[in-house]
Amino acid sequence: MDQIVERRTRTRVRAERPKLYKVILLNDDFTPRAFVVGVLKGVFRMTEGEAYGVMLTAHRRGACVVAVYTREVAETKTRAANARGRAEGYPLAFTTERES
Ligand code: NFA
Repeated sequence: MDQIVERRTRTRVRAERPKLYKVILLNDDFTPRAFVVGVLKGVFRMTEGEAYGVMLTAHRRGACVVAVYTREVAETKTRAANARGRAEGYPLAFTTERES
């Protein structure tokens, strides 16, 4: 019996959209404003103006989204930023949260 085999010549590759994670800066009463700005500039590559705005929003509202990244990047930057505060004895805290 003859068989007819149809071969697919193209396979469409669908890339999954990577899940995104927010890095959030939490306010505290002890970390100096300028130190927070320095961490935002150093770890998150912000300009002075961007960093100052994020710091002030966290100071006024209790928390501020710093940026959104893929999971590994968000967690690595959160750890690095928390380590900088801890190294100076400040309670400065960043957290990572899955974006909706
Ligand atoms: N609230 C801190 C202060 O008045 C500044 C600060 C802002 C700390 C944002 C942490 C996060 N020195």
